[in-house]
Amino acid sequence: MSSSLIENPSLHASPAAEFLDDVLKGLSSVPRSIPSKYFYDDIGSTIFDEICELDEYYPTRAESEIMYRYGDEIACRLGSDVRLVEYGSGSSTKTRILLDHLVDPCLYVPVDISNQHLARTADILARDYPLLSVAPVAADFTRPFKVPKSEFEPCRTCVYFPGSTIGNFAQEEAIQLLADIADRCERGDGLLIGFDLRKGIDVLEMAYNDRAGVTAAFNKNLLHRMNSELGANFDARQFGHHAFFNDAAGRIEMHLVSQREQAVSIADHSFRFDRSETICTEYSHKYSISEFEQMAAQVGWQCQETWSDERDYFAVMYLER
Ligand code: AVI
Repeated sequence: MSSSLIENPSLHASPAAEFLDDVLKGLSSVPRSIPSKYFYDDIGSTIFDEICELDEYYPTRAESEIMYRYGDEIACRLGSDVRLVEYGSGSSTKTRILLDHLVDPCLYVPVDISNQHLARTADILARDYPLLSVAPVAADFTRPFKVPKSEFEPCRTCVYFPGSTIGNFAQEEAIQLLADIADRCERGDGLLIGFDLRKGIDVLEMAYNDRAGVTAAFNKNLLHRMNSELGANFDARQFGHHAFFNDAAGRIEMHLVSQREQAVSIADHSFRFDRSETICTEYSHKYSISEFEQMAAQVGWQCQETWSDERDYFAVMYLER
């Protein structure tokens, strides 16, 4: 079945003004930071797809392993005739594994902030799954958005949130997001969510410091994006990529590090950077299964089952409201 993109009004209020606002706020704060959602313009989304193919970046393969190995069990938990709403669908790679196992899903709603990437992916999926209704929604899922209804209402909803994107939120934001998802669901609806597990520091740090420099390019794309969309004058050669595991906080942190003293202007604002001063661009939290279960339980989600890969690097949890 064909798919037509539903553009969420909140995305069009003025995305450029919102980006500028968030950047000015983030660069004026101490320590400096920029929300990681701004990685995902068209180029950033493409670089992220490359990251997922890297030897060092284990999460994508570990999650796919779980989906292949336990696809039948997972599909059984979700039941038939489900409306599947995917948060941050990207290229929907893992979704295909799930769709291959699901029995008669009534509607697939991929929700993503990257408009072009979403439209392309939805079209390809609609072509490859001719019996599936696909209703893509271009939206920032941290904001309210309308979920299209299935023509076979009422049907059960299951939110699918793969890829450990939940780890990119500060812990209190992650709990708030889980609460927002619960608010948009009915009693008995499901949440299938992937998150990265705690593990040895070497494995973690290598995953975010790949030898080919793809993650560094992903990080620096943010500078190029600010230059092209906000008229900033960052010299990307004068910023380095730094990613490390913050053990106390249980997260990988990615930073852009100023290689010298320099000034950068954005709109009418000027920012002075000392040598070695950083802009934090991403948190990637790593949880234990019990930690995550407790976090979700605080906001009304009951864990039904958890699957992990052979090395216990990654977990996929099914919860119900
Ligand atoms: C999308 N997200 C789960 C990735 C992560 O691992 O936190 C983003 C990423 N950043 C660097 N490499 C991958």
